[in-house]
Amino acid sequence: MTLPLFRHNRANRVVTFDEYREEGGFEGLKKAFTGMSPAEVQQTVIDSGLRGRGGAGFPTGRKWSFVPRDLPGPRWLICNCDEMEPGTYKDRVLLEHNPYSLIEGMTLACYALGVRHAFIFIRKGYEKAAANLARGIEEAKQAGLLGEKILGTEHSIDLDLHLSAGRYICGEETALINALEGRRPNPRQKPPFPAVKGLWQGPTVVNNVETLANIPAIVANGAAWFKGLALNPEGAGSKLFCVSGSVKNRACVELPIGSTLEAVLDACGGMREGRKFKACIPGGASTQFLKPEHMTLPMDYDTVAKAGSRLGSGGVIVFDESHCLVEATLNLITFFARESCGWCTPCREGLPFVKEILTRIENGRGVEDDIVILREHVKYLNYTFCALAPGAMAPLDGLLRDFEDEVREHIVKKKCPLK
Ligand code: L3W
Repeated sequence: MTLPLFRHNRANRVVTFDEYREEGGFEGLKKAFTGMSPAEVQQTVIDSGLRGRGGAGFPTGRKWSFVPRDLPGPRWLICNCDEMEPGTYKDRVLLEHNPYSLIEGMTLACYALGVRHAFIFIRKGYEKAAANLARGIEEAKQAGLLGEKILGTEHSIDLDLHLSAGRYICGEETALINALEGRRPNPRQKPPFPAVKGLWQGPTVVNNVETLANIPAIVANGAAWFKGLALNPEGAGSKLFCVSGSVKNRACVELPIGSTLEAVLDACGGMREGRKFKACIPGGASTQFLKPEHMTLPMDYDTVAKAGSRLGSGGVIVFDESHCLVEATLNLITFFARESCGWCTPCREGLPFVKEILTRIENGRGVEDDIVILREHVKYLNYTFCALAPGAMAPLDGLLRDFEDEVREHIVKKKCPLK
């Protein structure tokens, strides 16, 4: 079965505009602009079951439906390409191979939402992806598929690239909106959600790259086709899994939603020679560990959540028996502590404190009470202004839930047992 996201990919180069068109690219756009109302496009996305691929898995069509229809003044679409979640590099791979699915998907989303002007907020280091997008936007304009009076209709849509300031928090949607407005990227209070009050106080939809890149195939082939791609009834479509750690071939692979964890690892050649699977983080650094017993778990949002973790961004970090999970968690917490915007106290003060305790345990200076204190912080740090600190607590939560013995061994032996 042909999956939508990587089907135009060439081995070592970006697909050309002509190749994309010859392989059915921009057919969804043509179909919508010449024969579907904006409401019909939106309904197709709702029916497809597409869920946000940035990490939260919120139903895309439902998010679109929150945009008030009757407000005067502009509304906005922002593509969140500020990919910086540890273990996550799928949007970069996607755009380095093919910028056109995103450009076409954004044009379709603008059409459905009544947006005249949209932005791609892109991580500063993603130079190749940004160059591909800049060129693709010009090519689409030249071909009458973007810009003024698209395909001779009354609809005009512009896309602009905006470089991120290069901090993790800029990818939080309300901080991103502040950054785009030229303000300090602190998250804003939600509600109101951006779909109601976002960029310059106007209704704003913020969607991830992978989410939007799915829209052309959904419109071209229909909602039922997309739903049917998934291997289980709970899911819809495909998912990009970017796999790192102890697999033979670290790679970004596209698989049907509902593929098992084992199938994801197999797509990367399985475990490295002589290494035994110990655990993995399935959805970027803000998710709990999965264990060997989860090998047959279907990777869809609801099933992974029922297993006590999250599909998240699909950034799978694989650990083997030689890896210390205290050290791995410390590594992730160090990242989050550094990237806190400092706006709210539990996050600003709590993350460095958790980092200090984990450092102490890893270095053989931990005490039994540290486990209690860490557990309390998993609770406290869920009461913060945005999802950064709760996300940071997810691997720690998993560590204490599934590998408490390993943590205690550090304390009892007064050293890391794996060093
Ligand atoms: C209108 C409502 N809109 C929810 C919208 C909301 C947002 C989306 C999801 O965090 C996660 C986080 C990270 N009316 C609404 C509504 N919405 N209720 O739906 O919202 P939410 O609050 O569930 O999540 P979020 O704040 O967007 C995102 C996790 O993703 N994550 C992080 C990935 C980060 C990257 C990166 O590289 N920067 O990939 C990975 O798992 O922990 O849980 O649009 O407005 N009633």
